[in-house]
Amino acid sequence: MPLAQPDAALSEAEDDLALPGSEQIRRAHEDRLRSRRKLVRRRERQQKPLSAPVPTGSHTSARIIGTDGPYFLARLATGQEMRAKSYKGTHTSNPGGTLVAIGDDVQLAVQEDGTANIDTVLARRTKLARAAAGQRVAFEQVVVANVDLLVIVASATQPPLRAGIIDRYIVAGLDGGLSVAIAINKADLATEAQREEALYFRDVYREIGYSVAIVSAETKEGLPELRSIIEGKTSVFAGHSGVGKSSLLNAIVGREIGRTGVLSRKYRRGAHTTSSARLITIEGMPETYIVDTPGVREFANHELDPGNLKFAFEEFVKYQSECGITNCSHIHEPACAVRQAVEDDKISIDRFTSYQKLFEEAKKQEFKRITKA
Ligand SMILES: Nc1nc2c(ncn2[C@@H]2O[C@H](COP(=O)(O)OP(=O)(O)O)[C@@H](O)[C@H]2O)c(=O)[nH]1
Ligand SMILES: [Mg+2]
Ligand SMILES: [Zn+2]
Repeated sequence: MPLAQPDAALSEAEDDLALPGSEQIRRAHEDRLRSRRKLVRRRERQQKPLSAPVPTGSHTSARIIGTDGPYFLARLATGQEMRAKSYKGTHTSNPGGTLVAIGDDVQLAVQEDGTANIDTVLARRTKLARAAAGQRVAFEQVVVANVDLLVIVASATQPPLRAGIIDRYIVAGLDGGLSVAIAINKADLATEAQREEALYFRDVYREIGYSVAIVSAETKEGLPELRSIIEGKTSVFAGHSGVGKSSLLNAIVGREIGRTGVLSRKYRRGAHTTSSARLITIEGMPETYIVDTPGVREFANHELDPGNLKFAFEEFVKYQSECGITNCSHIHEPACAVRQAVEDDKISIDRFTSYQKLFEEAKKQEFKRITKA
């Protein structure tokens, strides 16, 4: 954003000063001049220039709010924004994962060119993480750090509504210390049967304790409900590519932020690297921030633990004490109260199926870890 230009009126006033005039007129001019200068200074402050006048060599804390080409974008406590990058001396309190993620709290050292080096990445309070695709060594890819709420976006139509992907995200969210909510989008396109299915899943997840809104980015149906779910929190929108995360974000924020549209497979890779995820503020909703995440075709959970997985299925927990075996996995043991609850329709078969699949995956991951060690 360009710096505020001094008012044309201000320059005129300065010219006037050169003219001879009575003492009174001169004073009046000076007063006007002073108040105009004040106004300009205030405007300049509001413009928050990118090359912040923070002295070179100084150290300051900031939050990573997005990316800008090869740089991260950092917001200082003063509200100023600055381009920042990591370097080989960057220290992190979060080993084994992404070095710098959106939402990270960092310590910056301001450089001569007005950009900053990221000296330290502070410990993450929460995170949404996934296994990095195509990486042989288990590496935790942190999508976003230090947010409160994971809004899992699903679609009532295309891509089809599946508990599997929702539950995958729930496990990742709970594991990272996030609260979870669900938005089922594209209600406007839903057939009668699809709408019924959306209502069924809404009830399943509501009963477990999650907020669920059935919405349409197109017709704005359900948006007030979604707004009230995210109000006062920092949220990350995540879900299958094409479900309408960016569209919903634009509808909520009321302005165009990210590009929307289904990308062809060919372009998807490029889109990931060039996408500029950002912590977005919403007008009229103080202390509310949203992060969009680029569409991910496959979301793989990082380091699933077969022993702990069952705790992420919160509705299973109350049956656990009735299982025949103390540390029942609910997979194969006899006299399992959780499986009985599924049979009695007290636990959704869709949720139990998700659990079985994730458990199997967790076992495979565990086997890999053991054989590698
Ligand atoms: N009819 C309808 N189309 C939608 C809705 N939300 C998103 N879309 C369309 O679905 C496609 C994917 O949306 P996008 O926001 O890019 O999905 P993202 O990959 O999750 O960010 C685009 O063509 C959108 O216009 C909706 O609520 N109704
Ligand atoms: Mg998108
Ligand atoms: Zn059991």
